[in-house]
Amino acid sequence: SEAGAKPRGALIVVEGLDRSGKSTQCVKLRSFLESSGHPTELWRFPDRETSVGQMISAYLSNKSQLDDRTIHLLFSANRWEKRSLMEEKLKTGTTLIVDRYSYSGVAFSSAKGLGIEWCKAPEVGLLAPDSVLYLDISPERAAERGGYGDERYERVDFQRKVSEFYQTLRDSSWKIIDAGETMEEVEKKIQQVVLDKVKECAQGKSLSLLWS
Ligand code: FDM
Ligand code: MG
Repeated sequence: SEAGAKPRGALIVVEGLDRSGKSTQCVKLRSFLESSGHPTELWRFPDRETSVGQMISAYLSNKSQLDDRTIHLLFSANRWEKRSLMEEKLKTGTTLIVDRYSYSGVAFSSAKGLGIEWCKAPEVGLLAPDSVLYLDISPERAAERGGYGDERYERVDFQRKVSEFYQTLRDSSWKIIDAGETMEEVEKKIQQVVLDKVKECAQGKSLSLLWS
């Protein structure tokens, strides 16, 4: 990095089906990075705290009905409203672990039948992750883990479709992690990948944009 400037933080996204272990691993990763001396924040999308996030939350819990394209654009708007803060955090040296991002946006909406390119369009220009950790598990295995809640999308048949669309979104920033292994094994694998990435970013890897 430039003389005097702080090394930038890394943008680490964690994706996967419901019950793949994302949230647990995100919390563990955050404390690992903090204890290794890297300032880190844990974010998640949807961010249900904002007013857009509250509309999303009402939709997910079946308290409201929205057209498929409308809810898609709200999920996207929920990322756009955090974009400038995200950039500021990264540039001032904070690593962000983000539980779900644009890949969830595209995979879930495409699984409902919307076109992939249409779904990607509103994501163009958001910050591209330095690393995407995909916690890979079959929908059947995931469902065995204490089952789903009763939010929208938490059904095996729908999750199977989502996992197919996730596969079409893979690119060189992705690392596929076998989420069927023990919690400790998954944790160790994630730590290796992320530490390398945090170093690369501190050494000047530049930020880029989705989807290019
Ligand atoms: N989801 C999440 C989407 O459909 N689009 C998005 O852009 C995002 C970020 O919302 F079923 C779906 C995925 C999941 C639901 O997510 C709520 P959490 O992680 O369970 O809160
Ligand atoms: Mg959920």
